[in-house]
Amino acid sequence: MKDQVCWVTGASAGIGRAVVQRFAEAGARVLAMARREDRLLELAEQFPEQVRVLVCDVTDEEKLRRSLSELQSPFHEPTILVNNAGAAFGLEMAQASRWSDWQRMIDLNVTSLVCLTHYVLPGMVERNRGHILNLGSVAGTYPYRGGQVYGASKAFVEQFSLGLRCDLLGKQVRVTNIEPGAVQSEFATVRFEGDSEKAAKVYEGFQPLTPADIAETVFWCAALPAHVNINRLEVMPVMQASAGFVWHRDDP
Ligand code: 8X3
Repeated sequence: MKDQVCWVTGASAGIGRAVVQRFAEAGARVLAMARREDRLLELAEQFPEQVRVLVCDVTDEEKLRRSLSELQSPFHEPTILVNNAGAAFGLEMAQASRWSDWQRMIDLNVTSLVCLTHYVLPGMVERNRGHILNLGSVAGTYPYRGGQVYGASKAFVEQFSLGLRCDLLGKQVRVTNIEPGAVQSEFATVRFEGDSEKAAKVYEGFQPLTPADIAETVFWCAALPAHVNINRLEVMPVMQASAGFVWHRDDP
């Protein structure tokens, strides 16, 4: 890992933060990207040699491109990109959902992820070295009520990842889609607009995955020998499963 330069989005909390820690512990140089500066600086303090921070909003494409183009060596040439930034906003039925929530999910989960990927790919291909690890979700495969746009955005990530594999065939650039189920993080709090009581109920009597579980999974995929590509990796807590169809019946 010592010669790896790893960019991680959504690095201030949850999976992103755990990924930064896991790669830094293993000796990689890590660029931690997120909006919350104080959280990023804490990470940089933990790993002063290895972690640099980039305070940014990944949905602000123009500013993001500018900041990335100003990065100093060796952080300007990523060998690993962990596209982790993502969120679910709302859990309403489609017909009751807010347009702004849908837009924000598409901006963050889809547009910013393809923007960063588009930014790093030419360099990775030129150097013939790289690994893009996307954070998809089980919601990209199994639909659930209230998760329509979130799930669709993650289905995009899955298909985009597989499509990249096609285009990168013959290059030493790997692409992996990690698809976690429920993870104990800020995910539910963000989904419910900061309502931590409602978010806590999601995890009541239930043992979710931890951010460290997923960071370990991401790390394992990246640390495998260079000729091995994990295409997709789905991981759920033992206490979660996709349990089939729900039927509606009219009152007889
Ligand atoms: C989120 C997965 O199962 O919490 O990506 O909806 S789940």
